[in-house]
Amino acid sequence: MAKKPERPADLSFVQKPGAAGETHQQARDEAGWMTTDQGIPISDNQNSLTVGPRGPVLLEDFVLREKITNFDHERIPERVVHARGTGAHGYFQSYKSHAKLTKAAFLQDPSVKTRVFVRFSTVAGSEGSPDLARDVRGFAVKFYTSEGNYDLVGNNIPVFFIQDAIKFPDLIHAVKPEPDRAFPQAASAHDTFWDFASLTPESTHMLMWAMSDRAIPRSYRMMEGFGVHTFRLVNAKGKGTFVKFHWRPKLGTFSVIWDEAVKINGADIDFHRRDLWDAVTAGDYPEYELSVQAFSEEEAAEFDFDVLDPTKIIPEEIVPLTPLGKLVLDRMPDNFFAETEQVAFCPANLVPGIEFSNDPLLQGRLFSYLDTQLSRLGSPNFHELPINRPHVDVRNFQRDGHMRTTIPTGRAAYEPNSFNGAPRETPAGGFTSFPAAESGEKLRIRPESFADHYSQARQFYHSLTEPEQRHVAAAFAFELGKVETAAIRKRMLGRLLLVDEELADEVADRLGMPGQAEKLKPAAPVRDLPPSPALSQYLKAPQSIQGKKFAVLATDGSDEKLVAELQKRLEAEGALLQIVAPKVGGAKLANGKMLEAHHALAGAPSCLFDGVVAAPSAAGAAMLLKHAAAVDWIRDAFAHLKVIGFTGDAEPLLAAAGVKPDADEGLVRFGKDGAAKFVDAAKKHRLWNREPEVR
Ligand code: HDE
Repeated sequence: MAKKPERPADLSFVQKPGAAGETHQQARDEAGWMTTDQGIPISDNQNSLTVGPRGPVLLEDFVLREKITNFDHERIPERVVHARGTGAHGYFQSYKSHAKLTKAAFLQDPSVKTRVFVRFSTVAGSEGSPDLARDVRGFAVKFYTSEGNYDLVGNNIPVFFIQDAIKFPDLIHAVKPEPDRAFPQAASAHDTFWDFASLTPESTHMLMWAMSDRAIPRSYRMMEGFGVHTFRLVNAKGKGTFVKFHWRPKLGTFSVIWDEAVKINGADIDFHRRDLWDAVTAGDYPEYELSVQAFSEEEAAEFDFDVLDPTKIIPEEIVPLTPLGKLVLDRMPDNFFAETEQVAFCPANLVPGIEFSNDPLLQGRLFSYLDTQLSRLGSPNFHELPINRPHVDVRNFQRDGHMRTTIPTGRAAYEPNSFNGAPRETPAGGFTSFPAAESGEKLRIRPESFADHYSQARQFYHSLTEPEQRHVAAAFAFELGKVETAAIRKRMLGRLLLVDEELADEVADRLGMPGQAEKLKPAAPVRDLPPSPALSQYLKAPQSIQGKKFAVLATDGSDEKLVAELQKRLEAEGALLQIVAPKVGGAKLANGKMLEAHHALAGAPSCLFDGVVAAPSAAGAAMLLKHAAAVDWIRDAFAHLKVIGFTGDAEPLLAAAGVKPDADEGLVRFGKDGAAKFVDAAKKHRLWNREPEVR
């Protein structure tokens, strides 16, 4: 008889039989016995059942077969769009009663915390695609209210590419990898996307946002959210008010720079999901304010755009935000698949007091989400999964189907019945629809009021600060630069010409195609609307570094006091300092103490941080000069317009990176008050004046 191979680790407790007097169940629980899906204890999880030590594996090995079968079926279809995402649990709390606006229970009592689950996502990429693709971000919130689940399934951009749901499959097919070659992944920078975009004038406003910094957020914690469509709130008296929903992050709205995004995608493909995980698990809970722009039907009729058109915003200068309450994310899921992957959002999940509008894009979504869950989760009973289950009783006579987990009792499964009676409909408290008067002919037609595709695109561009405008032009040039078909580039330049002549010229110039824009005729005259400063991220940026992440590069011989002071100052501002050293084992400081490192330099390029400090010893700096990663650390931080702190000993590194120590106020020499000056400089976030020098 061959000897059994040694076990991989000391797991002998698994084998321990129940001590005398213990029940079998106790023994199983306490010893942490492993079992099959049928609950049968497993004696050996290392070896299949064979005939002799070198013989064939037996078909009767139910332990092996069950394990492999389960493994074979682990994957479910990923979401067609928004496949790549991450989620967190939290709560929503109303600031006060909003009874005048809505009867929705979760917006009445400020002492009530309504549990929520939030899923953030990119749109185009597959599940394993990089977090920092240029893309719209999903911002989907499921409120487990006392009246059932309410889903606010929004994006981080307040408008959309198309006006009618019937165009959605075309849009998504155009942006997804091209079907004959299966690339590019998670990128709009290719022919089919720009072919569709340039042929679809209604996408122009959204394209301006998608090419802006909004499409490369710094963090899910630093991103706005929007319900996009017009919705209707209804109060207890039956009065309806139109609203647009807005989420505002407490930390402010920030983005990375495109070159940084490209590098982050290489250095840490999980940048956003890791950032959320780090913050929530550290107890630094992300917070967002929910507001509405509320307006009456009469006011809507006065606007110079149609509130049912999802390619339009309502400038905040016309309808200001009314804050409703706050959302706090306080717990990461225990299991990504069970919660983040299986969560099923649907814009049709409404509670009494919140209703749809006739926005044709929204109307199409009402059908799509339920349908997609049936294919993704495979059963109409997906609402019974823990993450989707309402936190109130569900009572009805829907029955059976794949994977039913509830066990209904009673003889009758119909309503009304005289056996079990309940549940019955509730005319007084149940969901009723706002009695909007609708009439008209049956037809396929785009309303005339949806025809102006350029005025708001122009308004958006004119509302941005100069650096933001520069980024829009650079993004168009980058994306169109990847388009092989010259005719598509020309057509798109023609669309840009209708938005803003300078922008079109700038993009044409960057493409090396001056004067080649196709001449296009807008369907409606392009108007000059007053700029809306609320559309600029940077005009709204708080002078705070809360939630940001900084790094100090230390070597053997670095100064402990400098690191300690920097850490103290940054933490006092709610920011984080991480130590980067040549080796992950850390650095031996000048005073002989060991400084533990969070990262080895090779794995922590400066693009992963919001600002950096180079604090090597003289010998350390000399050694780092031979490492391209160290020189790039400085060079990239400079090119990404970040604040850079440095000691005198670090100057050779700066010189090697081509960075002048007095280049601008973003270069902070560490002497007296170095840490304090660094923090002050970091509060400006980026050195925008530096940009024309480096790009
Ligand atoms: Fe979605 N969208 N969408 N969408 N959407 C999906 O539903 C769809 C649109 C949004 O984290 C799918 O469960 C159509 C606008 C988010 O699970 C699918 C149309 C907005 C998420 C679907 C739109 C969104 C989705 C894919 C045009 C912002 C991710 C998987 C009429 C207001 C939710 C799924 C999550 C997901 C359809 C347009 C937001 C296929 C047909 C506009 C945040 O049902």
